[in-house]
Amino acid sequence: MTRIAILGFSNSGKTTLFNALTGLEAPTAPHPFTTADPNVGVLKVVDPLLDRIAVLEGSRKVTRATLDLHDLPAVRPGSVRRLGPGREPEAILMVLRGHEAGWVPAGSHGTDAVEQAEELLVELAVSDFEVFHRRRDRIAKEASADPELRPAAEAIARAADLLAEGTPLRQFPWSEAELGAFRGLSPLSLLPCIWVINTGEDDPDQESHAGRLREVVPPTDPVLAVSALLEEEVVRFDPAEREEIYEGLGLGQGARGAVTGALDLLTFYTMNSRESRAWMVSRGSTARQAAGKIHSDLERGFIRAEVAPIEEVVRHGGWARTRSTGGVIRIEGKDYLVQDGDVMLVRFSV
Ligand SMILES: Nc1nc2c(ncn2[C@@H]2O[C@H](COP(=O)(O)OP(=O)(O)OP(=O)(O)O)[C@@H](O)[C@H]2O)c(=O)[nH]1
Ligand SMILES: [Mg+2]
Repeated sequence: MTRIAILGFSNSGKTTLFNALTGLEAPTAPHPFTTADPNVGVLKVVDPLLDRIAVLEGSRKVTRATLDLHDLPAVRPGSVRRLGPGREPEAILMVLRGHEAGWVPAGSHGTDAVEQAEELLVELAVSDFEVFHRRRDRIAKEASADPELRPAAEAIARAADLLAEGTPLRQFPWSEAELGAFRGLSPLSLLPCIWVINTGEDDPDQESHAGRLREVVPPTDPVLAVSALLEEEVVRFDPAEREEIYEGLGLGQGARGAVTGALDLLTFYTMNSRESRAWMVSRGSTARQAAGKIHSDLERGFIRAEVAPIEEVVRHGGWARTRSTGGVIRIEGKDYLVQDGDVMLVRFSV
């Protein structure tokens, strides 16, 4: 389960977007700080290939990939770090108010998405800086006694310098070892961040909002423009009707599709007669890391994985037939980089 924090200033439409993505009905209101305690919900990813494979395998249960969404109280100066230790988010959905609806007070942050983004970038950098700055002094002392800590101390010092300039850590190409040095510090500015401009229902010029925003956020951050209010209404319809409505309104796959697409995640599958299941991992995950999503025993005792693309498995009529065809299923080791759409059968021993 991928944990995603929804952040943004008050009245930007965080809870409205949360409802649109999860289908839940958490309270929203046109006054600031409506959300005092986090709303937690799940987005199930629609996946026709998973349904096909479940039928072919005769699985009794189908389990979709899910995103675990945390709609958090509005960001206030000095308070972006909202989820406790061990529950840090793996990605951030940043909601920016772009709509002008007069009955919703804009508070101190206005309706200019670019200004809000600039402030939020600073908030995150400052919050990380405080953590790195404290750590920098301590690890520098430790490193003078223990030379092995020197590279980590240098990485933390460099990160603190970047943060002091307001540069998000994800804008720098860190090595695996350097990222390892940051692990216990849980920097927010290192996380993938998707910027969502909550535009008005009848705002014709969504692309120009998004274009201006792209100039101020890190170049690899996805920028989406959606109307949270409209999406919240559409999610109340059943899935088949929803698709028609999206098509009618020219909304593509809607906010759910846009958000899951913008997260740099890939899907892999496991299946047998008991359960067909989709899992999501970040791009660049190894077979062993993916196995760890399923169960820590599989990661610890990983031997090898049998791997084939799901389209091929569907085309051959299921795993058993794919195997008897020969040449489709590959044997991969622990360092294999999982590809989007891989079916994996993990061999392990503990
Ligand atoms: N017209 C319009 N109103 C919206 C839109 N999105 C949200 N609203 C309204 O704005 C108000 C605030 O929305 P919320 O989703 O509660 O905002 P929030 O960011 O969760 O606010 P806090 O929890 O107070 O931080 C509600 O009355 C929503 O109905 C939108 O796209 N268009
Ligand atoms: Mg709210």
